[in-house]
Amino acid sequence: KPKVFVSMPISQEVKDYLMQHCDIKVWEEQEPIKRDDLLREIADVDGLLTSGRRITENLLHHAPKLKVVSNKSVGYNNFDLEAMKKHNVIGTNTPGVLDETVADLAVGLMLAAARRISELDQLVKSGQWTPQSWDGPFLGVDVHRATLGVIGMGRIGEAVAKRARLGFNMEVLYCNRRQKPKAEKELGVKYADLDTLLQQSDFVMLLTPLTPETEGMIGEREFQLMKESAIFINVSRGQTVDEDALIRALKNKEIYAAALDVFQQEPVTKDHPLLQMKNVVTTPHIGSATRKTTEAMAMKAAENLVAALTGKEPENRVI
Ligand code: 8YV
Repeated sequence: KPKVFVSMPISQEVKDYLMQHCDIKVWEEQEPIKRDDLLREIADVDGLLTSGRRITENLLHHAPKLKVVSNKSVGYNNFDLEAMKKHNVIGTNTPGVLDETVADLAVGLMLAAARRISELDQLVKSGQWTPQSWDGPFLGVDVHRATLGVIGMGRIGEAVAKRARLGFNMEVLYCNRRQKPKAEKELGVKYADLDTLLQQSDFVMLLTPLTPETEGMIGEREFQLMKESAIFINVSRGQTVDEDALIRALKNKEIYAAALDVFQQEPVTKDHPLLQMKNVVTTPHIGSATRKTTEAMAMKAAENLVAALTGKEPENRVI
C-alpha cells in the first residue's frame, strides 16, 4: 500500500477511508506541525494530505518518493507550482464543498462591519451602555439595498451574490477575469471594470484567489477610488491587499471600515495596527471553518489523494 502522511488531525471516518487504500500516519497534535517534523515525516511517503502548508522546492527535495500533495483548502497559493511540475508531483485542492460556508462568513463580516456588531458587543460587555446612552454614537450603515462590489466572481462569489440579491435586495457589481453571462442572467449581477466597481460600491468584497496577477491588487490607488463610506471585506488572502495602504486608508478616513478574515502574516499579532482600530472587524481565517464543511473538505482531499495514488485522475487536480 502507498504510504501517506496527514499533517493535521482528521476524523476517524476520513482515516478509515484512507486506511482502505494506504498506510497512513497522522499528525495528531493540536499544535501545528513544525517544519522540521514535517520534513522528517515525509522522507519516504508517496502522498501528503495537508492544509495550506508551503510546498516548496526544498520540501520536495526532502520527499523523493512523493507523488501527490492533496490540499485540504480551495486556495493553493501554498503550492510552488513550478517546483511541483519539475518534481512530477500532482497537486489537488477542495473546491465546491465550502462555497456556501465561506459565503455565510463573508456576509456575516459585511453585516458586522456595517452595524458595528463586534465594537458594540465590546461596549455592552464593558458596561458602557448606560441609561444615558442614546443611539447616536451607535449608528451604522444599511446593508439592504446598498451596492456590493464583488471582486472575483467564482463559486463563492456567486454564493455571496445570491445572498446579497435575494436576502438584502442589494445591487451587485462584479469584476472577474471572465465575464459571467449565466450569473448575470440568473442572479442579476452586473459586470463592471475594477475602477467602476470601486467607485460605485458601498461594500467592496475581495474573493479572488491569490495568484501572481492578484497579489497586491488592492493598494493605495484602489482605496482612493473607493467611497469614503465604503466598507472593505477580505475573505481571500491577505497578500491580495497592500496592508500598509489599507491601514493608511482607514487612518485617513478614505474608507469607513474593514472586515478581515485574512492577513499578510498569519496569525496576526496583538500589536498589529489593524487590531487597534475600532472600525476593523477580524476573524482568524475561518472562512470554511464549520464542522460539517471541514469534514467535507477533508473527505474530498482524501478522495483526491487516493485517486492519484491508485492511478486515477483526481477530480480536483490543479497541477
Ligand atoms: C483554509 C481557505 O485554507 O480553502 C481555503 O482556501 O482559505 C480555508 O479553507 C482552511 O480553513 C485552513 O484550514
